Amino acid sequence: MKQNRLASVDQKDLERARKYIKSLRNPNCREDDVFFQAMEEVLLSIAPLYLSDPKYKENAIVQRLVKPDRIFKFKVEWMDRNNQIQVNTGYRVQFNNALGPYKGGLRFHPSVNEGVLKFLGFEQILKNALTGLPIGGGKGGSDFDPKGKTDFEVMNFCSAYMQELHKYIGPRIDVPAGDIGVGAREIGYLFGQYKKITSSYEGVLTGKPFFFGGSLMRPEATGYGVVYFTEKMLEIEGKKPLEGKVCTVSGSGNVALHAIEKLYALGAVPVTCSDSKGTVYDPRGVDLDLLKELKFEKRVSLEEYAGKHPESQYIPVSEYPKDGHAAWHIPCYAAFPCATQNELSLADAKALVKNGCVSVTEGANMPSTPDAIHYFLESGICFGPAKAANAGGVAVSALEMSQNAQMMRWSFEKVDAELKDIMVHICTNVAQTADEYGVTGNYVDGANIAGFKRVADAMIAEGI
Ligand code: NDP
Ligand code: 2IT
Repeated sequence: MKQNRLASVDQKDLERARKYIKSLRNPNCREDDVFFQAMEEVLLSIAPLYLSDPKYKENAIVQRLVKPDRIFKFKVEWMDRNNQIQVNTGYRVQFNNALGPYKGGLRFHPSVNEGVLKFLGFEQILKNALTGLPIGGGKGGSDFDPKGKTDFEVMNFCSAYMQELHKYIGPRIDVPAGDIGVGAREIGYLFGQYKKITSSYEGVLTGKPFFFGGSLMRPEATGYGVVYFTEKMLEIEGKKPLEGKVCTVSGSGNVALHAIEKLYALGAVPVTCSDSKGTVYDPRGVDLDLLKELKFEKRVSLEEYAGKHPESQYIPVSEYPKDGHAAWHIPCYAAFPCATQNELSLADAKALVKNGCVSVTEGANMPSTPDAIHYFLESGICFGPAKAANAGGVAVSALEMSQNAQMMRWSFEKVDAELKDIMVHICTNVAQTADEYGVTGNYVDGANIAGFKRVADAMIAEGI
């Protein structure tokens, strides 16, 4: 039986940490719910370290870490296909640059607000620290919804967004990339506009298409990295590898698709994928080519999948289990939530464990609710938290920055080998840190403590 993640913390200290976290919160600002969710997990993980080493308190590290360096919020005016002016809100949160230039994706989705971007930016600080590379943490985006828009409209929006964003970014200052709703198409338009405004051809964005400065493997990096991480975690924990095993995946975007691709490459059988409207369950294994066609070329709903594969089942969101996601109720050896935050509830966690799942790895950012995570840790299954498991994407972004700075391009094999090394190193470091702090097997505490130490030590060394 693995140790309870909270067992090593003095309960009085924990109570004090909880009170402190509560004091930071404005209860009237619901937008910040996800930010506090992310912050609370980290602060509870690091409490024993923080309380045992006075240098952190003396340097007010927690107070400084939970406040972004700055937040830019701006109006984005653009013209739609009917020559109507549309108005959205754009953001960039520059959270912490103790370890390097602010680095993190841009999300275009109607649910984007300041709180969502603070949660993502905060997670990004520790994630980027875990990669061991010189990158700080940031995040940005807009409530713009690219769904149903023409390429022309997306281009207009990206150009208008960059009209403001270019003032705050630069290859040594802040380097955005993709996230939900932002892929190679959007990065291309954003890059083109930055170049036009500044007359500078430089590595200011990552995730660029390969033929004008992107890195090979960046599109695959997050999904592949999630699977590399899982293989290492299973090995460390003495569990069987993924070969021949049934896996469940949620999402059908960049991360999900490449996780599925790598699972097949290792001989596993990924049987589910999903989008915001429903889940596909294909017991013979998800048809990857069809998935790419539907989600990347046609950009349509997964509903069309079942029409081509009558043996598969399409479960619309309206038929999902109460408080849950359909994918997590299908028996599997390993599960990979790769869609969005809080998509895996306590009820889902219970269903996974009951059905014999031995491993859950987070491809999305914070996809499991806190009570689901607690349940996984109590159950003693392998649990790979997002900030460690999905760090492969940003790691290869840093390799793209490096290639741009050198005016070089590396081969697919070289980047893949680097990615694998980085993921194995992250996993080993997280497992060893958990061991060192008396919470063996708890990768949540391991990741939070290892990431925190690197950032905090840099903040102390750099002074105020
Ligand atoms: P994409 O935009 O490529 O795909 C997102 C997928 O998630 C789509 O299938 C989308 O469905 C689904 N989705 C999005 N929002 C919701 C929602 N509110 N409810 C249900 N389903 C939803 O994004 P990515 O694959 O890049 O990102 C997925 C996750 O991985 C995010 O949490 C992101 O932050 C994280 N991540 C991404 C990295 C990257 O390199 N891209 C790196 C590390 C983490 P639909 O098609 O219907 O919109
Ligand atoms: O959440 C993430 O790590 C990303 N969306 C990737 C960020 C990046 O800079 O590549």
